Amino acid sequence: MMKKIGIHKLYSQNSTEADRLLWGRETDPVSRRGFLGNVGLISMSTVLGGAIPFAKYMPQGLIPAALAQSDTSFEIPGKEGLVILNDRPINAETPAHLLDDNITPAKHLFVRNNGIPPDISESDYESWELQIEGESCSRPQKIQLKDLKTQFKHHTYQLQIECGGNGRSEFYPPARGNQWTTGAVGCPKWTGVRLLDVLNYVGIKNDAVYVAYEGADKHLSGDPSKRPISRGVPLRKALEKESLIVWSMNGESLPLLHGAPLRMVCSGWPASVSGKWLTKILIRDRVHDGEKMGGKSYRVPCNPVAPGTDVDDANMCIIESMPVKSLITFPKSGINYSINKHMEVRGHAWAGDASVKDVYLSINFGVTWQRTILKKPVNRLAWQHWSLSIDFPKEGYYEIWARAEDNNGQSQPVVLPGWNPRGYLNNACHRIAVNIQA
Ligand SMILES: Nc1nc2c(c(=O)[nH]1)N[C@H]1C(S)=C(S)[C@@H](COP(=O)(O)O)O[C@H]1N2
Ligand SMILES: [Mo]
Repeated sequence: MMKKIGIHKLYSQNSTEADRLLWGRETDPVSRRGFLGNVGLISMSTVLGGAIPFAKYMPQGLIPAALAQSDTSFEIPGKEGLVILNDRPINAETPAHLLDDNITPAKHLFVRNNGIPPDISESDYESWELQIEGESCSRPQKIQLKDLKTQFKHHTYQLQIECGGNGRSEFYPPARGNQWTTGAVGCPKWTGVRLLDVLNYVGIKNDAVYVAYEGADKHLSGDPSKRPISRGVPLRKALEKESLIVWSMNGESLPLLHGAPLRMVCSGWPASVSGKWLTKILIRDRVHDGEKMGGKSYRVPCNPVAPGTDVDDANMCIIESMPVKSLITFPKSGINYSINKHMEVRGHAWAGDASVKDVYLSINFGVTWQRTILKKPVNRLAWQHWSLSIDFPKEGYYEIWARAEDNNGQSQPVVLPGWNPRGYLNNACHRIAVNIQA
């Protein structure tokens, strides 16, 4: 009998091999297309509950959507309750009520992979080599993870990461890409060394402007000359004291899905700048031109455009600090609640490089707002917790809306913010539904 648990792990390691193991799919040597042999067809049809008329066109290495979308029977190893988005390879987000912890545990942190994660065994972690080079690096060299650990001071910060496309699913006209709702965000505690210390150690030339990463993951096509993603940040962001190269998350070794043995964390910007499976750091004398730095990737129109506009690449600007945002993590949307009890509503708020000044709640579709009790962040760039005890005037259906404002006077919009071709930066108010009963 086929083992259901583990399908995503299998596919993340080597999707072609997973196909072969699970379904017996082979590759046609002439067309190079994957085909399901008879046995494969029977096993896949059985699992999916019906014949697959177009099976011969089904791309190789694709997790069938029926399985990819289930959030119960197919768990990613090490994860709990995440919703798998219909894409290849693994991309999964966290339902809002599972982000209730102040420090996001590994099992509840979203996963976003642009390529095929490398297969690295833990025994190779300590000898992992990080190459530091680039036009503006004075003394290019390789540093092993064990030397990073012994030669530089360790720092621990709680830092939020949010995918630039979090909230994409709400834009209209729709944008292609993972249809994230609200769950591509989290705030674990990371331990490592400061990027600043490592950069100073190898020497930053005067003409340095950008710091970029390369990772060990492979391009989806399998073509070794292509890279899935290689992004970076301007030097000033790289030199912030919270910009880290980390090997640990929440006091444990960094999970492989989140970039072990080493990843970058530059919080407050699209999480795509926080490179996983770090093999290289580049000190560049120009704005980094790696994969997903140009075109429409992680870029938005420099000036606002009408929804659906075909924007020229020359008029697109790189996303830097993310906008102010908040999440209601308790109660869970859709609950029934007694009118005789106060309701303790709570959640988190964050604001890119800025900090959150206030969070407000409305239970009347934005007519009036109540200010919540907001805590300071444990450190810069950590999300902040807010809570408020509220009462409802009578029975019935309500929506709770949360709206945060940052210390620059920027507020979350209650409706969608400006449309952009790839659906980035949706920081509209989070809304949940509650039924108040006698
Ligand atoms: N090497 C590498 N780093 C990467 C990515 C990737 O595909 N490969 N994805 C980026 C994107 S788009 C996001 S949102 C975050 C996701 O981090 P997580 O999977 O640890 O939550 O990692 C970033 N770093
Ligand atoms: Mo992302």
